[in-house]
Formats: sequence, structure tokens, C-alpha cells
Amino acid sequence: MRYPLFFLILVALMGLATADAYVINGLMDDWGVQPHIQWVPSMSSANWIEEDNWGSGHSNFPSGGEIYDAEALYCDIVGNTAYIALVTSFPNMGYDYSLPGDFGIDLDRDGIYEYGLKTTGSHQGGLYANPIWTTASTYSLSSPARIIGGTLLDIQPLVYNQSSIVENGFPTYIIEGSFNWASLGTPVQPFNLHWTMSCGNDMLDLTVQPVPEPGTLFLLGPGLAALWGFSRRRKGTKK
Ligand SMILES: [Ca+2]
Ligand SMILES: [Ca+2]
Ligand SMILES: [Ca+2]
Ligand SMILES: [Ca+2]
Repeated sequence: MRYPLFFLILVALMGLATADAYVINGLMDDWGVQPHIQWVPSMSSANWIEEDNWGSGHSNFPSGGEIYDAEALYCDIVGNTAYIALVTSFPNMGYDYSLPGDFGIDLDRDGIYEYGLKTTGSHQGGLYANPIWTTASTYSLSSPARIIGGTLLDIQPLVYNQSSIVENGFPTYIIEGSFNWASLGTPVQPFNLHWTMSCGNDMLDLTVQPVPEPGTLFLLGPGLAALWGFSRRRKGTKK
């Protein structure tokens, strides 16, 4: 009886297919990104935008200089998990009365952010439904900024890491986190992912196009084919 072996192989293949695509550690090597040197991510499924040393939301962005620079934003949806990474000069402790903002998720791109992900504080990594947001204090067009209420759905690990990279005299920070994409109903339409700091001196907006993850099917395909072939052969030898 060699069925258990095939089931072990099948389980192993499924394990490979659902293994974590990104490591939430505040490092960008798993995205294939070296900030300020190589911005293009290695995975074609990853959505991204880069605005290092400028900003599309306002002619003077980043207002106040490098420390406010929101530099690049990434999002990749793998299976039931959405991974997010942000590169910025803005410190996790904030700067000059401004604090880091939270990620806004506008599923139907109507300007209302139905979900949000906390980047700092005791609920860091918290996924909120119907969040209550603050308005960016200096540049209100950069809103929404910070989550101050709403329904907490889940908390997953999220890292706001000061990297060893220095650019224009300021350290580069990486915010890296994930949330359960399925808990949003696994939408298939493009949505808007947003980040700014509480003053709104710079911001990033990323259009994310969720695409079905082909890796699962490619990996499962041979396993299922082998299982099917084996069960057929087994039926044949029984007769
Ligand atoms: Ca990482
Ligand atoms: Ca910069
Ligand atoms: Ca920028
Ligand atoms: Ca919306």
C-alpha cells in the first residue's frame, strides 16, 4: 500500500504552494528590491509605485524635505494573503509633531477607505473595517492619515524597521506587513492602497490589480496528475 506516500507528496506540494511568499522582517530582499538602487520588484504579480525624492500629489512634495519622503509602495496578493511594503524616510517615532499614517484600502476607489492597516501603536498590524480616519493636518488632500477607531478584525505581524540604508543624509525605513485578503471577500477588481503621515507632507497611492495566483495550480497540477495516474494503475493491477 503506497497511498500514504502519495498523500504525503500531495500534502508537501500543497505546503509549497501556500508557503509564505514574503518574510515580514522589514527587509526588501524578498521583494527583489534594493531601495534607491533597484526599485523594480522581482515578482511580476507585485504592484508597485516609486516616487523617491518627489511626489505626484503636490508640486512641492515631499514638503519639508527628505525626512518626509514617501518613496515606494508595494503590494502582492498571494493566495489568501495580501503583502504590503513601504519605503520611506519618515521615522517610526514620527518627526516634529507629525506621526506615521496607516495604510488605507479603498476597494471601489470612490475615495472612501473601507479598510485600514495600523502601522504603529499597540494595535500595530491591526486590520480595521470601516476605520475612522484623521485628516492630514497640513495637506488635507493627502488624507486619510491615521486610524483612530473602527472595527478591529485581526492583528498580524507588521514591522516598521529602520534599515542601515542612508539616503540624502536620512535613514531609510521599511514598513512591511500582511493581512488576510480573504477576510475582505477576495475582491477581483482593482483597489487603491494609500499611505501618508499625519501632516500629509508626502503621500503614495497605488492601484493594486489582484490576479489569481498561478503558482498553486502549477504546483498542484503534477501532484494531482500523479495521484490520478497511480489510482488508475492500481485499479488495473487489482483485476
Ligand atoms: Ca521582507
Ligand atoms: Ca528620498
Ligand atoms: Ca516621495
Ligand atoms: Ca471605497
